[in-house]
Amino acid sequence: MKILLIMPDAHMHKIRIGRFVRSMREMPLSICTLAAMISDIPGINIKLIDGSVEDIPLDYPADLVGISVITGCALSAYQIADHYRKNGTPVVLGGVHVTILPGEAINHADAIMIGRGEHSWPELVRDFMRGIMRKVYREQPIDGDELLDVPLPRHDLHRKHGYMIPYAVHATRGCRRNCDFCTVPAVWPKYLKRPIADVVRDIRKVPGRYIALNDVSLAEDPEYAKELFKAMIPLKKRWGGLATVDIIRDQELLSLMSQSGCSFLLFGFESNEEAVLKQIHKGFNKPVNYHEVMETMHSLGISVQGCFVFGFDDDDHDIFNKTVERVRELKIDIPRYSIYTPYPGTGLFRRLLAEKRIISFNWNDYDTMHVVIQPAKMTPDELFSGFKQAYKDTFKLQHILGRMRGFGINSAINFCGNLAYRIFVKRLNTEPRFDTPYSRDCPGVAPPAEYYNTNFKEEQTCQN
Ligand code: B12
Ligand code: SF4
Repeated sequence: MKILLIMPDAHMHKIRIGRFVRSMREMPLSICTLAAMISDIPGINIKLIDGSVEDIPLDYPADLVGISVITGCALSAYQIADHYRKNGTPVVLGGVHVTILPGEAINHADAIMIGRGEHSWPELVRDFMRGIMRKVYREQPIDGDELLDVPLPRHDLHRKHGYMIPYAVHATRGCRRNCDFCTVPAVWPKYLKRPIADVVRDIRKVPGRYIALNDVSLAEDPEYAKELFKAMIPLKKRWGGLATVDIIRDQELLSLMSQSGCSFLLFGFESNEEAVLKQIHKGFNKPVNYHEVMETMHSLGISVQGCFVFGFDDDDHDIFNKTVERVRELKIDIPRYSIYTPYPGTGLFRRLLAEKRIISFNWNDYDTMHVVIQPAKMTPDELFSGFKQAYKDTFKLQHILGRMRGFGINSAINFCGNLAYRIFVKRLNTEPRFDTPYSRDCPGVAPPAEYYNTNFKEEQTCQN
């Protein structure tokens, strides 16, 4: 039986020169993990497709198609699903967007998976093989905070080229914080940790030295993180991941993190204004400490991707230049900007919906590179052009050189990363996709109440 697992094109920061495509990210762990969960079912042949680096086939002779859906890719996921279903191939949809709006996704699928796929996805595949696949599968509840039984991802099945870092592994799921714009606490309110031995097994199997740790907040539980880093030291890998800036308060954690091979961290600084950070429930970020954060990381040889968001209610026209200047002053190795985006399911979405300030419900615009809200102190066009100008200014050669520290190997890697972003900035200014802040012709409508509905008739099966 042939199963095709698809991650639709996220239109992320990528470089395209003719047929050459390179994603500035790691390969998608979601579909490798889903493949691993069903690998021991006899008679299964799995193909993985990542739309960000390869064309998605529309005529693959699959018996079952599975698509992983994040909001910004939902419409293309639905298009692919509709196409396969029209030609008689059953389709299963899963992922964060499906978990938040199952009643929307179900209109485009033979079956949906709400939540984590461990246990329930293999059950679905077995049911499918027996001709009794249900319409809805749900994640199995977990009593404690231990995430067991995540198999070794099937890295062997994905493309090795086209990625900045080809291999990704994860140790935890979820986050204990509750930033108003973030999908993670809405989808996974619990912080789950995998047994360290399982994570070490996964890392050990990765060929080569470099890996990405895809946890959204790797050091959320510092004691767990310390144990993990200790166990990683003998593996002699170099890794990059995501953390919150308050980790700099824990010297032991930092030391172990560095010894375990950490060479790159992504921090969501989000704003330089304390009042804004409080408003978005990210008051644990203290802008007065940002210098210390950068100096500490640099002293440990860790490069920082620092993310800032534009479009908060307090942001006015000055925010763009102020942020660009602050980024230079902080010497952020690889800066990244996003536009404040209310993902469905989040507190921000509920607030702006009530305030009637969401101007596009077209999920294609939900990539944090389009404006989908009416900002408080600007027009959507002003926010969009300010965002693009900030990117342009930040990746001018002079700005990049001004942020560089010395001429070591890390600086050289960061310099290349910045050059790649320069190409991305060019795309931002020339690609028709980025012509307008949002899809004016087709802004979509707010999801009706039934799209959030999780009250499906469980016993309903679909015919295959
Ligand atoms: C790696 C990553 C990426 C990668 C790859 C995407 C991917 N899904 O792998 C890339 C670089 C492409 C990416 C891009 C973006 N990302 Co991202 N990303 C992540 C991250 C950090 C890890 C994903 C991961 O590997 N998880 C580990 C795997 C094993 O778990 P999983 O994907 O959740 O899959 C499990 C279940 O969801 C389910 N499942 C998932 N898919 C399917 C499919 C089927 C058929 C079934 C049965 C089950 C199933 O089973 C799996 C096993 O339990 C997540 C955060 C997170 N923790 O999920 C954010 C996250 C998915 N990203 C997010 C965002 C916002 C973005 C960007 C907008 C970032 C940006 N500023 O540019 C872009 C999206 C651009 C666009 N056009 O939409 C949000 C999504 C919000 C939303 N509602 O869609 C998340 C949740 C982070 C957050 N803080 O909110 N991202
Ligand atoms: S700390 Fe990061 S992952 Fe956690 S809720 Fe905030 S933005 Fe989301």
